[in-house]
Amino acid sequence: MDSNNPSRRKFIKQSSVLALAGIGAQLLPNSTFAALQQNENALAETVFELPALPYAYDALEPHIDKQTMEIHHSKHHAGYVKNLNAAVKESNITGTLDEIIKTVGKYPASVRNNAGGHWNHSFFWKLMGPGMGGEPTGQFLEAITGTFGDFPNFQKELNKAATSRFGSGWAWMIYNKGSNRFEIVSTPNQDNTLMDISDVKGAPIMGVDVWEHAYYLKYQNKRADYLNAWWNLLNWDQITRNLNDAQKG
Ligand code: MN3
Repeated sequence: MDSNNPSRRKFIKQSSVLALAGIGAQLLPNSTFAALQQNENALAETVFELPALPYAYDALEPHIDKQTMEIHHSKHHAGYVKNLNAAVKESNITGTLDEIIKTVGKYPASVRNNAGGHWNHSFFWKLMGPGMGGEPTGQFLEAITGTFGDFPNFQKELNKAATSRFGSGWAWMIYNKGSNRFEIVSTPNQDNTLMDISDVKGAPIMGVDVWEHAYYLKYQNKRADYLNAWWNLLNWDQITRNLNDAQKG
């Protein structure tokens, strides 16, 4: 997850405060040191960044068009990041994205919506890539055949969750460690199954954005057509890594 980035950035900044403390004690006049430390403390607040897409905007053509990808990443996802930064600043929230997601119930709705938007999209981009799709093999195939029978039935179940989600939201395949089960579920808006407030809980292994902004330019109201195209883009190596992380986590 890209949630490592913000925590790493924060760690570096906090380390530089410690480094400054050492320098300050030895070399700098107290007033200069205090000013520098105050400045560094201000920078140590939690700041999230839009991750680069791991491919070009037109790389997923013809299944997802360039304009949709560009608006989705540079406007929608960027907007969640910008609004999340404003929301955590306003409420004085620190922590990694994963930490915020897991305890989101104690924060204002703006944090829930924008932290979810940032987490979900960062996860979603990595599930796809050009020249991918086809049928999964190996460990992931074993996982789904054990639970859903075979790959076509797994596709049918995930498509059903995605098409029957009313309004905006996401459909997911998750791993619930407590019950040691794989499940197909959906969540409304920008919620996900890691959130403390979610009715359904588990670690996402794969998921699909069914907000209209994900498909409307090319597919208009035909969500099912978008889903059929989306299966041609799936990066099974990444999804298998997610499966391993979920079972370890
Ligand atoms: Mn979206």
